[in-house]
Amino acid sequence: MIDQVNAQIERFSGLRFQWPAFPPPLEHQFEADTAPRRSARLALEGLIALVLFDLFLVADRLASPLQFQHALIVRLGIVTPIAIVINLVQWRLPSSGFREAGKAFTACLAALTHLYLERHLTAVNSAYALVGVLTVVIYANNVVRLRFPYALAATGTMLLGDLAFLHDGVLLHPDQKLLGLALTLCTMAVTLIANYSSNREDRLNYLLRLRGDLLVKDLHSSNERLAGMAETDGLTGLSNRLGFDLQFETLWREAMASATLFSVVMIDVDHFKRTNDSYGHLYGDKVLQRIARLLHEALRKEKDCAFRFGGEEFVVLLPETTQASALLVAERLRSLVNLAGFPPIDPGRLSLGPVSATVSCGVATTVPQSVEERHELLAAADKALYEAKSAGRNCVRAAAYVPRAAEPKPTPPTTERRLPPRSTGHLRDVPTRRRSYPPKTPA
Ligand code: GH3
Ligand code: MG
Ligand code: MG
Repeated sequence: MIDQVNAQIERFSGLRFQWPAFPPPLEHQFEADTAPRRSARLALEGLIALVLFDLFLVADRLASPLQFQHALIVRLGIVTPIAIVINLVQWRLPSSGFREAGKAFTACLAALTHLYLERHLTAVNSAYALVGVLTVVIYANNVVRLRFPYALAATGTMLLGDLAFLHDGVLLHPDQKLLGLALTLCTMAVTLIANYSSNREDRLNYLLRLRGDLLVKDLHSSNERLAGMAETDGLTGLSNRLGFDLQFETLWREAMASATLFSVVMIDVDHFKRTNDSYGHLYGDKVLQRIARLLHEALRKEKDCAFRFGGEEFVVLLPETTQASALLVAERLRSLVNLAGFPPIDPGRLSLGPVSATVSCGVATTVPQSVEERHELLAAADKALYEAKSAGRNCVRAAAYVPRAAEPKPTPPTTERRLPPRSTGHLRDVPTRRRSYPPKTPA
């Protein structure tokens, strides 16, 4: 679209004559964007013109009283009702063809009526009749600013009317007729040039505005794409740590507001360093990608979401989920990875023996009570993950996490499931990411 708009801007910015029309889709949009305003304007201007047209009855009455009755019938009885009907249709957003043709027709009708009423009166009447037509020409071409083709057609029709009037008029001398004709032709040409210029300007202004709108829209979508990229992990396609921080807080606040349970599953790939060492980092990357896809596909509820927390660690957020359900989800993830978490290996490395990929999971659940408490839930899930590693890996453990506000009594300091120290509110302070899990069993 922007290319087409630029091409049209180029076309209408030059000095050469350009037929004022766009290629079909753009013309359609131009019409859709400008029609309501134009219809309203034409209807209003039509009303004013009609009042002026009928005010000529005063002149008819004073200048030619014998003709007054006739003029009254023609102006008020015939032309005015037709003009009112056309004007009413203008309000109802007709097609552009009807709108412009209707306006052109009304202008021609007014001009020809004027010629008709002034014919055969006096030489002065005949001369002023031509001036009356020129007033209508100026109105149609430069006040209403009919679309150029309609302006051409209307001007041509009025010129024919003038020619017939001059041909028929016996009250004017030939040299007076010539003068009238020259004045008519000259005024018509000038108003048509002005009409063409204003049509062209209107279109150019529209194109420039449209280009501005399109560029702003494009900028917004680029910003959105960039924001999305900043929150996406390039290797796995999951949301990254930044995405996690933002989403965690949002979902947590929602859970706080609705006082519903919130579960977290921390997931760490087992012995991943060994996988890297044996099969190479590129293979390790493939394992991470496959596990990420399994996590993504295994989550069922709309709000459940998986993130790459860092390195070979993932985290899954499960709003409105009890601990029992979260344990089921974690177990499902663990067994899926156990079954399918390893992509095929390079045939050259088959001698290294069968490859496997497993994960350990720590689950924690609570009903959120304060915004900061979410770090504690994460710490509790991490502690459960540590227990899963201690228990031999490839298993799931749950934290016996109870929010402080709801704690019935302090937990004995010696128990395994003691809460981690209260964080100061930043994930860096969470004593979660044990940097070395319990000793690894030999491969
Ligand atoms: P554990 O079962 O105790 O978690 O053992 P581990 O070997 O998985 O844990 P460790 O912390 O010793 O090693 C993690 C390894 O993960 C080391 C690091 O090179 C690797 N790793 C982290 N991020 C990436 C990555 O993006 N791609 C690859 N291929 N390896 C990664
Ligand atoms: Mg780790
Ligand atoms: Mg690991």
